[in-house]
Amino acid sequence: MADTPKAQFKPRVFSGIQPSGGLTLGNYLGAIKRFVDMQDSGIETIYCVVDMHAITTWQDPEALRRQTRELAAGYLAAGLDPAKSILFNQSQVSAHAELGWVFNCVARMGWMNRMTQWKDKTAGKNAEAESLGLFAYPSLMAADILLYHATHVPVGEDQKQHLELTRDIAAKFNHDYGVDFFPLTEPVIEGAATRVMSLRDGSRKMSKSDPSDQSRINMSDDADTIARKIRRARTDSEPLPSEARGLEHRPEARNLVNIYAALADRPVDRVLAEFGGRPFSEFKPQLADLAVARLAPISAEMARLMDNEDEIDRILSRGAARAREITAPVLRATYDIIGMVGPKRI
Ligand code: AQP
Repeated sequence: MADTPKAQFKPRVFSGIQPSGGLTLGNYLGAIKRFVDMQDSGIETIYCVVDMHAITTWQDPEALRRQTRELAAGYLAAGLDPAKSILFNQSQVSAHAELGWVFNCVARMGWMNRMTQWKDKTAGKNAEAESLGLFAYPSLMAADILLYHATHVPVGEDQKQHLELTRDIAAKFNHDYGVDFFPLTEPVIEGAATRVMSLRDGSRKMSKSDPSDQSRINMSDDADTIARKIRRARTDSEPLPSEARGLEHRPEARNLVNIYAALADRPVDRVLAEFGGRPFSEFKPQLADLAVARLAPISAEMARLMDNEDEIDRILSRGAARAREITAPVLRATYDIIGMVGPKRI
């Protein structure tokens, strides 16, 4: 983990995931697994189900409710402990939307226009018909993070540019108002699986909104489905190399090796030392066994929790109350800095 940017800001981790569909292996390896690892680092950890981000694209209300609880269940089933970390859904803490608005007024249109995720999500579509929320998404994300004065944000590689924008917004706010109020947050992008790719196309990231279900492993997939998807995953015809260098220009092979390394908690070189020279017909069944062994207990626990919606809702509400305690003074101080008249005793 990189050094905390300013001594005055106590180290604090914040991250979130959108309930915009079922959880994928990419979300698990690139985010949740690492969130869970960080909760024992001695640093305060705050994790969010960012439901307000999810509605930047159309969500059926019933589906959104289910996906929100399912994502919370995914965090919990993967080992997130609500006694150690704060877990809540974003819409229960209105300060996110309020600071998001302030940052809409700090961020520049040109900055948003340069976001590659915006470009990817509108590629081949009529961008004019997308929601304003989808365009402004990164400034709400900056609010999510800076509301907690978070110093470190574990994310996958795809979020790096949004983290840079978060720093730009913090720096512009601090500069415009002559304060040193918001930290310059560090992204934490570490491990073998910071970019898990589609099983059908090694140049595209595995994504919960990909129209092809074969492109991803869902956390809710059963053992047979996981094994079948891995067996059918696209590869080239060469055997696996013995060193990581040999994976260059072989995106599909690299992806499967990275997934194996992340699931096994082993460096890529050690995986290749074991499998180098062997064909995919031998490697894929081993990967499928490992994936099933790691994911089956998580999906079983998710299913148990989903039968206990009240338990999930209580955890989210308790987390939201703790989050509001942190965010209320930060929002008030922000309003004071920018010249909003505050409440007086009447
Ligand atoms: N394929 C991936 N590899 C590694 N990390 C990933 N993440 C997502 N996909 C991968 C990480 O998961 C966290 C939450 O992401 P998100 O759900 O908020 O949004 P996203 O990045 O847009 O994820 P999806 O699955 O692609 O969602 P949709 O399809 O709705 O856009 C982030 O830390 C992200 O890096």
